Amino acid sequence: MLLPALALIAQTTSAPDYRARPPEDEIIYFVLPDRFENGDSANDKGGLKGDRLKTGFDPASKGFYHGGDLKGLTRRLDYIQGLGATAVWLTPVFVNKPVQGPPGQESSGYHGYWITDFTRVDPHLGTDADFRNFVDAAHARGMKVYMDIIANHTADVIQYKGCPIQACGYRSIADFPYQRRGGINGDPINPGFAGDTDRSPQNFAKLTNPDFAYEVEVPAAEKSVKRPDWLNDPIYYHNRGNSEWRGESNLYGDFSGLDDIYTENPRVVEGMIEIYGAWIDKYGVDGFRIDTARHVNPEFWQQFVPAMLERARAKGIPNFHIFGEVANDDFQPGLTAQHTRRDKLPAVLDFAFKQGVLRTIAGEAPTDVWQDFFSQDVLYEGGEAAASQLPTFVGNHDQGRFAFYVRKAFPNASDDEVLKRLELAHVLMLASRGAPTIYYGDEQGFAGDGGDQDAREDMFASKVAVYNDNKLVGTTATTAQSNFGTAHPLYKLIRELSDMRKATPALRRGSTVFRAGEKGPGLLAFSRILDGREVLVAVNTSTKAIEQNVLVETSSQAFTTLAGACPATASAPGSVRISLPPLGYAVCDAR
Ligand SMILES: [Ca+2]
Ligand SMILES: [Ca+2]
Ligand SMILES: [Ca+2]
Ligand SMILES: [Ca+2]
Repeated sequence: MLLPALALIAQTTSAPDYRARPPEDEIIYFVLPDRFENGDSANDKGGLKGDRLKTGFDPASKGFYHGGDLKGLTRRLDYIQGLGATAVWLTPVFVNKPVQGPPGQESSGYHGYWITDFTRVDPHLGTDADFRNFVDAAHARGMKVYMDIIANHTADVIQYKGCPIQACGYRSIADFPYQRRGGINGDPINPGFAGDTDRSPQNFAKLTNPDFAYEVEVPAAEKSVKRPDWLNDPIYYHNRGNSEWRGESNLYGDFSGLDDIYTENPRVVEGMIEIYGAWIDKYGVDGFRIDTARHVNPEFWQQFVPAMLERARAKGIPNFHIFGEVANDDFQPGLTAQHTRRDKLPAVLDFAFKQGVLRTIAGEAPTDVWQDFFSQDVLYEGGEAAASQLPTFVGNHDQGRFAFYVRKAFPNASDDEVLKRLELAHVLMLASRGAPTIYYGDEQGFAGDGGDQDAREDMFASKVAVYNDNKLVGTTATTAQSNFGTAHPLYKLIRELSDMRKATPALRRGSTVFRAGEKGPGLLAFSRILDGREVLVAVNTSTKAIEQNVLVETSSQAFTTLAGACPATASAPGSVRISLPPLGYAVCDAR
């Protein structure tokens, strides 16, 4: 009796702790479970039989399942928490179509973005019970779990008559109106005349034939492969062919053959709220990262987001976080900010921050571009306070790892310089506004060969030749062995920076005041200010030592070093002399 009672106490005492934390207090660790740790080799083939084109399992190929699972991820929570992370964002755990793609170009759903059954955990990753154990284990440590969700598309099941798999061009509403098959009035999402913006169930009920653009074909074996069952009806899809990544096809086109869901239809809105609300109810997860958010109509999110927040509140989760993926390469945040204002997404992944770090640390852009960057935080719905909740990152599973971009930009850089640039990027991220998001493996010096599959190395001993020939940063290790040591210089630095951030509220919640930038590489300085307390952040993006006066508050007269090396006192009222080695940094707490 004693042990369960103690466990209960531990749970009830730690529970209010993590639930009370606002999103800006989190340090997020982003992981692909298939590539992290294999806790159970019995589930490697997901219960399927046959070769890799049947099971999806081939640990020697970068495009197939490798065997990592939720049991493995749960076992490694110590490692993740030891890094300083407070939340885990994992790629979608739902049942995927194991293999898809044209003959000869097949790959598997190891990444989780090809969902067929939205109600269960993919057997390759484990069981629903394994997911519960993972969430409970994270919560018991005071860590949060952010699920990765998709409303834009399902796996590629629907095909179109007369064109080869995944190769059907986009057919516009103008060329192929819904009314062609007795369908709805107008374009229900682009506001025009009132009668042409009719999103009522009655209007959608007029649409009974899904063949308004293409003749839809579902292979017999896959007629009921999706769950919930309503998703098997092609009427709930746009069926207009592949997106051209422009115009209306951004919203209605298929993402390379993935069946684009008809998210304007009220039945779909209701269905998606039910699907994802159930995961909140059942597991008490702490937030959602929304995949391909920009490819879904804003009206969908305007209904979905409040419904999820309400569901979470009812479950006792006051700080449920929702952040959308609006993938782009702009340094200007206009595009991402739009989605917080019009779509009412509470937050978006901070692609502009990523681009700024790429330009100035994996590149030689002027450091004063950051003045522009920070000043545009007012564009987000909710302004600077909202910007403090954006997950920031320096690389990811789609675009590639930061180390890859450093080597690309500086092919002749020494190993030491590459490491220093990685360190600098993480200093900037962990001292800036926004919730820092560490891409798994970056802390072990993983560099990848590029984006997508080339940036998704295994943390456990890999069998993929194109991973194992990579030169890691800051270590002689390779991905051929498992990489869960805690001695890597980046692991140690991130842990120190995480401790710094946790101990310094101004770094999490303070406003940002730009202090200094250059017309080229060199000094970037800004202050984080909260309740009359100033923390000065200074980084040197150049390979030359610098010494410069930086403006600070006149009341900031003495400084404590939080990272790097800081002067003990101001050199004059409101001015501090900052000395930084090449690619060096200083985080200085004034008091
Ligand atoms: Ca496994
Ligand atoms: Ca399709
Ligand atoms: Ca869409
Ligand atoms: Ca390689």
